[in-house]
Amino acid sequence: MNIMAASTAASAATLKLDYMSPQQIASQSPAWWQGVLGVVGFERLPAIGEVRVPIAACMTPSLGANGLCEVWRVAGVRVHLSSGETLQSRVRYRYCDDLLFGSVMVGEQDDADEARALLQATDSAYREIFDVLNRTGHRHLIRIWNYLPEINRETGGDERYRHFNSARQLAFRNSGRATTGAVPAASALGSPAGSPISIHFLAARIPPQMIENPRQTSAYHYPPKFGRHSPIFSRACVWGEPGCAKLFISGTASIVGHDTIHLGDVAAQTRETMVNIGALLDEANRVVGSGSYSAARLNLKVYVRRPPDLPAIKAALSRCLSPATQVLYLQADVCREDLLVEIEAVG
Ligand code: 3EB
Repeated sequence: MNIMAASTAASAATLKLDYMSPQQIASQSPAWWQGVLGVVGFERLPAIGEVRVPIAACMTPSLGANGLCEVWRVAGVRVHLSSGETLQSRVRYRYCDDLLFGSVMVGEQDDADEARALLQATDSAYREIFDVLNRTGHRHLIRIWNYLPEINRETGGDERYRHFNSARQLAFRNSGRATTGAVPAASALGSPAGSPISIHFLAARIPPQMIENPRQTSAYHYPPKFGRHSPIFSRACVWGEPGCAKLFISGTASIVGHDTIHLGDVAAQTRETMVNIGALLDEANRVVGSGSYSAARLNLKVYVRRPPDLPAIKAALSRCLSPATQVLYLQADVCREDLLVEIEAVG
């Protein structure tokens, strides 16, 4: 047997995403747990007892109440995971050689100046995340999920999402990171009042390949009418070994160019969103040079602003998805008041 080939194979972690009930998770073997990077619950932290992996919460209520958790793990020979946490940081994280999963929850200080408290909380969350990545050497953010309480509410003369965007952009810049191009795929959703700011993320030693949507202006180039500081995210990215690279599609909505289209029409917004996701699949296949990504093989998360719209969204989706596609519906405010639905995906 060729020793070089064996050791190359052993170093390649394959990233896996599963949806499991807390009961299924609780009954797994220690060997399975060894490969778990982190577990994400919806609406609340996952109820999986005492575990030695970071846990995160989307904080957005699930529609359909299936209680599933998202489990990120790595499969591969001799993948060794370590968990880390330090006193200076609220970030909980776990990593192997190639990959790191982390989670941080930050409350906003009780401050007469709410905008200042929000800026501070966002800045410190991102600063602590970047500190961890610099320390472990997983410098490249792949995907980041941001849940911000009351995302559309105005305070201090601006929407809370826009204050968040200012702090996020400054945090990237202050840490010497790119603010265009090589920026992670992301989602930013609203959570109920009183929730902490909840952020979880995947990062890697080797950078992902970023993908933009030819139908949309890159978010980091949005004009100032969408806020003084543009949101920092890529439309999608692929990460991993050729042949099994994972595709991460950011929160995607009914936006063409930089404008929201189909105002007030949730079915048309859903269809337009799927056209955008189709354009990202085409781009991913072009960049990777294969036809391996398709809508039928995506895991979708659908964020619904108004729960009564759920049947219309499901009907619109059923016409562009195969019944086998895994879809999770969540209630969340989307980061533009006029967007009624947003969809993210992993493939
Ligand atoms: C958009 O396309 C919709 O601020 O991190 C989607 C994904 C959106 C991520 C973010 C925002 C973010 O502009 C909003």
